[in-house]
Amino acid sequence: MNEQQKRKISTFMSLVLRHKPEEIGLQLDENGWALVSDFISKMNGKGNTLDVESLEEIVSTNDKKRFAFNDDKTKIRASQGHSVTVDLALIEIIPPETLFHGTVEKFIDEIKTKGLLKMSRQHVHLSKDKETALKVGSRRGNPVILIVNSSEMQQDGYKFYQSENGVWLTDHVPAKYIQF
Ligand code: HQG
Repeated sequence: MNEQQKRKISTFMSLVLRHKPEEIGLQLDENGWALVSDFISKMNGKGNTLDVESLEEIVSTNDKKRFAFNDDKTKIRASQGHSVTVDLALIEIIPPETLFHGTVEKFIDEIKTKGLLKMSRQHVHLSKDKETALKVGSRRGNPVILIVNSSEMQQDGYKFYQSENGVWLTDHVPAKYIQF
């Protein structure tokens, strides 16, 4: 499988495992898992040619480690980014002093009033480094980087989590904690 094929399948896997499992007739359990055997056969029903080996390669080489297997590799799920309701059983952890969020200018006025909202996803996504935030913002145009005073939020009782692939997650960042 070449890089282009892997990227195409992984983009489709993000759609299925985060947003639209019904696209291939799949059901996720309450923790977001799908049975690997079921997932492969349903993906292939939509014209893919996946097998256990190629799926393992996609999971292990994915640039952001977007997907994970369970311990015995019988199940697969997306590590974050869901819009469907799943319980990832995330454990609350203490964030660094500041975290970053990449967005674009057209959202700034709204963010100044409402803060950062999770929009269609289950969490607001933040990163520990500016570079990642820059990439996230660049998906939508000229990126604007916001600095979030995460320690202060945590001291005020807001909860932070980290996904298996290192993305920082929280429910809402009120504007007063954001450096614009
Ligand atoms: C913006 C990618 C108006 C927010 C990335 C963002 C990430 C507001 C957009 C992951 C707002 C939501 C998530 C408000 C937030 N008013 N706009 N009050 N609050 N926004 O895609 O963080 O490559 O749901 O700034 O790496 O961009 O797919 O979130 O622009 O980790 O694995 O509303 O997606 O990961 O957009 O990206 P998204 P995001 P993957």
